[in-house]
Amino acid sequence: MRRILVSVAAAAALSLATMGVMAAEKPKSEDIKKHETTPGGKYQPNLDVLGEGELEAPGVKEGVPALTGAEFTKANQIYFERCAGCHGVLRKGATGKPLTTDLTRELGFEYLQAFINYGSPGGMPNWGTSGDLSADEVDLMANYLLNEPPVPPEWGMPEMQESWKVLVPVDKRPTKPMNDLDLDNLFSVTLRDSGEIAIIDGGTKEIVKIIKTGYAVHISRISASGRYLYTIGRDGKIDLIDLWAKEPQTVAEMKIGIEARSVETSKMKGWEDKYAIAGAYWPPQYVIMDGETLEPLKIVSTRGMVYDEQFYHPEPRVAAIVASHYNPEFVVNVKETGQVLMVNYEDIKNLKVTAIEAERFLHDGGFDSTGRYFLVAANARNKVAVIDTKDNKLVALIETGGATPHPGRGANFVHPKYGPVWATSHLGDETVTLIGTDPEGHPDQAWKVVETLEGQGGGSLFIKTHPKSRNLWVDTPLNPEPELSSSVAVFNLDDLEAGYETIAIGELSGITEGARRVVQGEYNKEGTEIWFSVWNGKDQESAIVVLDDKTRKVVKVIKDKRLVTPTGKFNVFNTRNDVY
Ligand code: DHE
Repeated sequence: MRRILVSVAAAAALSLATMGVMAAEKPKSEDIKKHETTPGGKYQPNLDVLGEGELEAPGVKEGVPALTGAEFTKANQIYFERCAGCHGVLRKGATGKPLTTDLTRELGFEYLQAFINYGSPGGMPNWGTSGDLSADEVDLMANYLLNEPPVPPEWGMPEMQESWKVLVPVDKRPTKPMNDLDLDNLFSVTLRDSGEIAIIDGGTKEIVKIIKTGYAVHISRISASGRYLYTIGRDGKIDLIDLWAKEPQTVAEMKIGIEARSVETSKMKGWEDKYAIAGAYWPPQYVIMDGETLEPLKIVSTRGMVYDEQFYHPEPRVAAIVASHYNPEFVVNVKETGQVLMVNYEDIKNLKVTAIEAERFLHDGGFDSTGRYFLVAANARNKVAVIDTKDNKLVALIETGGATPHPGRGANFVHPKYGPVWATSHLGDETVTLIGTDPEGHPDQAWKVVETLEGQGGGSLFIKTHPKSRNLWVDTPLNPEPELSSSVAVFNLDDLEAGYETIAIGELSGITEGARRVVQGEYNKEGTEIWFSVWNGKDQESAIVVLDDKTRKVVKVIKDKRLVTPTGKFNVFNTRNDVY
């Protein structure tokens, strides 16, 4: 503890010293510039559901400024939305430093105020000087940190049972598809700020239905049979949607926690549609459910030891989850402990979990083209971990050569020179990294960076291609330059040296207002079209722009006033078969 205390204090002192100022003095503008946040520097979990919750204020301590009820509520909200993603819900530290009161009281109000105001080159955003927080809010947060943190509630079996509803019992559901939709070519589109998804027909591009879901659905996943669609809201609510109904309909719902991001379904042969699993940010846990009813069956906490230094972490969040095709297992990626858990669902009463040591702050990832190897970004360490889901072990940890890899599910293609590769783009810079994935055919290249490409800029979240395509699409929605955040770069896979072409999708949408952030390409079933969201503010017009993959020209701009803040898009066929 002492060691950490010294390092935080030293960092704060150094931060101020490098600006050449004492806490109360205003630094020179060129010094402030040095502390500005990089693109994506603030792209950390927003625990906005926890921020809404009523939490009990801690008791008053002598010498520590007391906060009124209203101040405490406001500070809590700011903390969960802006700070908890790095510093942790309990303030014990994650990618950011710990902020427990033994440390903060030692540092004192003025240090904290300056740190929040100016940020640090170590990655702390300059919340005050960027204008994100007012001077009063900076002071409020400095005082808040001198008080004990509130502890959000747990969410165990009684709470899950209470939230669980089977709206259409299994025996009342159809035994064959009751509609003539091309189910495999439907897209489930997240309407982030309206708490809904849009089901859109990939052929006609018409909205089939808007369905109410949990708050700000993060992802949709499809059961192995292609019948069931699962969505997970940030509020931990799962909706199970039956695509065989006369029109797609929610048949069950359940809340697995208070903050969540991931859901998946069993895909092993013989286990199709049997189980679902979801992971939570808070409480730190995963839950195995019945695949057809969402009945919660088994809750497992992820609290435990960090893989390398082996100290206890009280809130390791569950990030990406995928289903193995080689074993009856889920691949559960735990952010803070850096472990990949292979959760075997053959006998959930006697649960077998293989905990693979990988790297810290696991976030998102996808399979290689064979479906055997899972590549996951340890984003704060600029690495990608490769997990063999057949033999259940770590195969490689690869330095990506860029800052903060963020692959989404990544992109698989056959490189003209290096054979099968998997690609990721980066949040922190323009690097696009290609990693060899063929240990049999190309052993010299396997699990090595074989090439890096220069994309159009940092702030990238998702990269995409399709087995039938020779294009590689890279978005940059978090780039600070509006021209870049509203366009994508596309490379020709047969001539990577030629560089990229920029497609100004925001402009092509015909929308003239707002940031028009262009995010997450997703292919149709045939791999002939790619869909991008033009993501605007809640009260502004948004759209989905569909491009012909060969010509790179617009096929259709889907606009509808019901398309509120579209972000992720999940094609049924590609999602259920892990085609990317
Ligand atoms: Fe995501 C995937 C977490 C912000 C859109 N996002 C994921 C996954 C995780 C995650 C753990 C992998 C899930 C899986 O595979 O099981 N995302 C987080 C965050 O913690 C973060 C940084 C901040 C937060 O508060 O949530 C965050 N994500 C965003 C956004 O702001 C995005 C752009 C818009 C939105 O809808 O919220 C966004 N995340 C997505 C999408 C995917 C995703 C579209 C799935 C991509 C895919 O192709 O599979």
